[in-house]
Amino acid sequence: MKKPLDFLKCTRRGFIAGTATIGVSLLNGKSMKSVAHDLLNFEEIKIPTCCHMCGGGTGVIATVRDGVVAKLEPNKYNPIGVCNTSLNFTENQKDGAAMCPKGLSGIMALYDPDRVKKPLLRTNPEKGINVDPKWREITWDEAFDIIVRELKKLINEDRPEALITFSENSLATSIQRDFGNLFGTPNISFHTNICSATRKAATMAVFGVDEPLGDYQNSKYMLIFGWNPLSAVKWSHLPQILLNGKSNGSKLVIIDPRYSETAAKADLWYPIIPGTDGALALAMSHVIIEENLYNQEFIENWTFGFDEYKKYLKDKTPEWAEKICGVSAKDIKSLAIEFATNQPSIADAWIGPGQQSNGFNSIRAVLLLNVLVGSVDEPGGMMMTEEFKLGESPIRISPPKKKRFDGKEKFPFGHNSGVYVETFRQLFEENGPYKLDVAFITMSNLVLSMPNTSQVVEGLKKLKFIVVNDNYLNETSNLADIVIPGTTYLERFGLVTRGINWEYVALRQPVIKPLFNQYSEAEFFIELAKRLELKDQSGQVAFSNIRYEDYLDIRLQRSKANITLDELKEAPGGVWTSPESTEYRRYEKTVIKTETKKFQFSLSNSSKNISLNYILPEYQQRRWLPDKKYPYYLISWKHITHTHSRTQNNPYLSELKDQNYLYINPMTANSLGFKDGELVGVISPFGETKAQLRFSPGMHPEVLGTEWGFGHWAFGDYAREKGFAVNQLNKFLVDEVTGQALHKEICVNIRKI
Ligand SMILES: Nc1nc2c(c(=O)[nH]1)N[C@H]1C(S)=C(S)[C@@H](COP(=O)(O)OP(=O)(O)OC[C@H]3O[C@@H](n4cnc5c(=O)[nH]c(N)nc54)[C@H](O)[C@@H]3O)O[C@H]1N2
Ligand SMILES: Nc1nc2c(c(=O)[nH]1)N[C@H]1C(S)=C(S)[C@@H](COP(=O)(O)OP(=O)(O)OC[C@H]3O[C@@H](n4cnc5c(=O)[nH]c(N)nc54)[C@H](O)[C@@H]3O)O[C@H]1N2
Ligand code: SF4
Ligand SMILES: [Mo]
Repeated sequence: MKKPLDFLKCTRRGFIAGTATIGVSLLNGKSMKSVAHDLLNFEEIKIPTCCHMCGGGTGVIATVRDGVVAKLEPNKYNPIGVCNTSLNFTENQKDGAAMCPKGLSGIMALYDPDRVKKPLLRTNPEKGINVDPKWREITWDEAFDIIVRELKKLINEDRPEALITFSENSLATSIQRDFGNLFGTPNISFHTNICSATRKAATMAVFGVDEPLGDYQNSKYMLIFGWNPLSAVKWSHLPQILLNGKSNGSKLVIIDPRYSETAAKADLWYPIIPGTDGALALAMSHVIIEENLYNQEFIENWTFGFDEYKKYLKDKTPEWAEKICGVSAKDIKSLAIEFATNQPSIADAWIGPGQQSNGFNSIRAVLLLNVLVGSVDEPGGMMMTEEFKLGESPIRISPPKKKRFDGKEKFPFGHNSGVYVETFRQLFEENGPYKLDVAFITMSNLVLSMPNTSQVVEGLKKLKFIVVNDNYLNETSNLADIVIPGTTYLERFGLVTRGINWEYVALRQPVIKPLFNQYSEAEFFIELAKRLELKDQSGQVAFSNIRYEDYLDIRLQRSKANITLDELKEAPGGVWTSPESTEYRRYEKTVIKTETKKFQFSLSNSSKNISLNYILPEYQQRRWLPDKKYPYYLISWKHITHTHSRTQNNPYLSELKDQNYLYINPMTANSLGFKDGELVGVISPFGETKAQLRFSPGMHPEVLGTEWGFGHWAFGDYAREKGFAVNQLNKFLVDEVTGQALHKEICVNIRKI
C-alpha cells in the first residue's frame, strides 16, 4: 500500500505500541483518558461514537493514541451492532457487538490522502463529464464570499426557490431544512427517493409506520424478498440476529433473481424474474385464504379491506403467478402453507422489488402476508417501530409556501425527501415549473448514483452555480463551481436515532479535531446562514448564538430522553436507551396511523387521489421489459465490502474487492459463445459500457447482474478505472406512487469486443 501508510508515519510510535494490545477497561462515556502503556509512554483515549461509513449508525469505540485514530471496534453499549429488540439485548451483549468491513475500515476514510483539504474554486468555465475543472485552492472566507454573492442574487431577484439542495439523509438533515426555510426555498431534498421510498410508502400504507423491522431472532419463518442483509449490511447486528433466528429453529427463505450472500445461508432460495415479486406474494395470499390458514380474529379486529382483497385474489392462483414470476405453482403453494403454519413468521421486502416499477404495490403484497397470518407486532413478527423523535429545532421559522420544483405533490405517496428523477428530467428537458440556478450537493455522488448518467450530467450543466460538499473530488464535483471539504464522521457531532425496535439515541462525536480545520457539514450551513444574515420569525439573525452542539443539546433536552448533550457524552457507550423496552402489540394501546386506523389490505377509496390500480396492491407488469434487441434483465446490488460509490478509494476495502463484474449464468454465456473472464460490451438503448464477465450458476439465466458503485473516472487513485458504472445504462424511471428512482429496471444486450 502506498500513500496512506506514508501519511501515518508520524504516528509510528503509537502504532508499534498498539501491537502490544492494551486491556483498557471499557468506557464510560466521553473522551475517557485511560491508563496507557506506561513503558512506551503514549496517551491513549477511547471514545464512543457512531459509524457513518453507511447510514446504519453502528456503535463504535475509537481508540485515539497520541492524537491519531488507531483502532475502531464495536461498542456493545449501543444496540446498533447488538440487537434490534430489548428482549434479546442483554443476552446478545454477552457475545459482544458487530461491525461490518466498511465500518472497520473507517480509519482509512479519515486518513485518505486523496481527501479534499481546502475549498476549491473552478477556473475552467467549460463543464463536461471529463472536462478538467482546473481547481484553484481558495480560503474559507473567499469560498463563503462567493457563495453568499451567488445566493444574494437569488434573494435580490426574489427567487429563493431557485436554490435546491441534495444530501445524504442522515447528515445535518434538520439543519438543512432549517436553512431552506430561512432562505425561503422548498427544494430541500435528501437521498431517500433514490433509496427505499417505495418500502417506506408501502409500510406506511399497510401498517402506518415507515420503517418496521422484523424481530428475526424470535421468528419461526423468515421470508425475504429482494433484501440481502448479509451483504447489504446496514444495521450491523442484522446478520447475527438472522442467523440466531436460524439457530433457534427458524427457516430462512430468500426470493432473489440471484443466489445472494443471504441466499447462501438460507434453507430455500427461489430465483425470481425481476419485478414480479408482487405476483408471487399475491398467489401466496390466494393459497393462504383458500386453505383457510389466515388469522380470522386478527383480520376482523384490526384490518381494513379484507373482503375486497379476497375478491381480487380469487384468480391470482399459483398457476397464474408461475407464468409471471418463474417460481413453480407447486413451490408457491408449499411456501404459502409453510409461511402460514410456522408462526410467528415474517415476510419482508426491500429494494430488490423496491427499485422496480410498481415497487409500492409489490412490497405491499409482501407485507400483507404478515397481516393475513396476524404476526404483526408479535414477538418474532414484524415490529411496528417508530423512529425516536428529537425535540423541536430551536430555529423558529415556517416552511415557505412556494411550490416545489420536483412536483412531489403529484405523487400520492411522494416522499418528503423529494423526487430526484423528476428534478433531473425537468432540468434536462428544461420544462420545470421555474428555473433552478443554484445547487448544494452534500455527501451525494449523483452522477454515479442516479439512473441515466448522461442526462444527469446534462441536467447539472443547466445550473448556474453548484456547490459540492464532499471528501473527494468525485464525478459530481467535476461539474461543480466550488468544492467544500467535508468531514468524516470521526470529526463531527451528530445524533443517531434509527434502526432498532425500541427508543434510543446515540451520540456521534468528533474523536479528533477535523484534520483540515474544516467546518462540519452542519456548521457549514450554520455559518452560511449567519453570513447571509437570514432571520427567523422573530426577526433575529438565526444561529447568531447557537453552535451545532447547542442545537443538538436543545433538541435532546426537548426529546423524551430529556438529557443534555454532556449527559449523553457521559452515558455508557454514549447511548441513551429508553427504560421502556420493546413493546409488542402496540396497536392495542395506540391508534394505528393509517388513514382508516386499521392495518390496510386496501387503501380507502377516498385515499390520496390515487389511481384505481393502487387501491389494492395489484400486480402490474414492469414497464421496461426485455425484447429482441435487449433480451436480458440487468440488476445491481451492494457488496459487503463497499458502500455505494463512496468507499472504492479505501485501500483496506479495495484490497478485498477492487472492481465489479458482470455475472452471467454459464448456460446463457455458453449458448452465446462467451467465456468466463471475457471483456464484453454491455449495451442498452441509453448507454454502452465494457464489463468483465464472470460465470455464476447462481444467476437466473435471463438475468445479468453486478455490484453497483464501481467504475469511477474521478475520485481517488485507488478507485479510478476499476470496473464499470452501471447507471450509465438506465433511464429516468420512477415509481408512479412514490417517485422512487428505479435503478434495478434495466434491459441490456452484450456483445463481443
Ligand atoms: N455493503 C453495503 N451495505 C449497504 C449499503 C451499501 O452501499 N453497501 N447501502 C445501504 C442502503 S442505503 C440500502 S438502501 C440497503 C439496501 O439493502 P438491499 O435491499 O439488500 O439492497 P440491494 O443489495 O440493492 O438489493 C437487494 C437484493 O435485491 C435483489 N434484486 C434485484 N432485483 C430484484 C427483484 O426484482 N426481486 C427480488 N426479489 N430481488 C431483486 C438483488 O439481487 C439483491 O440481492 O443496503 C444498505 N446496506
Ligand atoms: N444501479 C444502482 N444504483 C444505485 C443503487 C443500486 O442498488 N443500484 N442504490 C441506490 C441507493 S439504495 C442509494 S442510498 C444511493 C446512494 O447514492 P449516494 O447517496 O450518491 O452515495 P454515494 O454514491 O456513496 O456518494 C456519496 C458521496 O458522499 C461522499 N461522502 C462520504 N462520506 C462523507 C462525509 O462524511 N461527508 C461528506 N461531505 N461527504 C461524504 C463520498 O465521497 C461520495 O462522493 O445510490 C443508489 N444508486
Ligand atoms: S453497517 Fe457497517 S458501515 Fe454501516 S454503520 Fe454499521 S459498521 Fe458502519
Ligand atoms: Mo439506499
